[in-house]
Amino acid sequence: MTNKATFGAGCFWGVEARFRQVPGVADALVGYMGGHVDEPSYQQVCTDQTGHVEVVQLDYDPDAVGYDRLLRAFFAMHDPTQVDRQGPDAGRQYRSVIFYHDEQQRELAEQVLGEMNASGRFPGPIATRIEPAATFWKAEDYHQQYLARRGGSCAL
Ligand code: MHO
Repeated sequence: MTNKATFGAGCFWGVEARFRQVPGVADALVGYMGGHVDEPSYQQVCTDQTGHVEVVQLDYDPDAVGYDRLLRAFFAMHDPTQVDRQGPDAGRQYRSVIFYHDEQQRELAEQVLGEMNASGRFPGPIATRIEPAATFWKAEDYHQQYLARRGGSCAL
């Protein structure tokens, strides 16, 4: 039995590659969530007009990795203080967001976000939004495991 978790933390190539390194993560797909157009293409999402975020949707084994561990990995792999951008990538499609799948995930997300704000390890307030999961639109095949197949790294 696996659970789902969905995160937006900038360019989904790097986010996917990083989450695949977390023990207990069984699978990771890149896609789009949170917009208002069905079956959006990468080109459409890139325009910043569809409202979608580039996300990674994980299947994880909750006995092997707790959701709180995934949240900590999420906060460690990007700069959650940036608003509507991540590193060199600007636009709402790169915003920092936790899409929760149930009430337990929502509560943990709020708890860990609060801890991160209180920790003083970030230079400003955390901009990460916590939103209910919506339809996951899987991205085009060439975006799946992009870095593993091509080598190189995302400019994060
Ligand atoms: N700046 C990156 C963004 C790609 S990511 C899938 C690039 O175009 O190389 O949004």
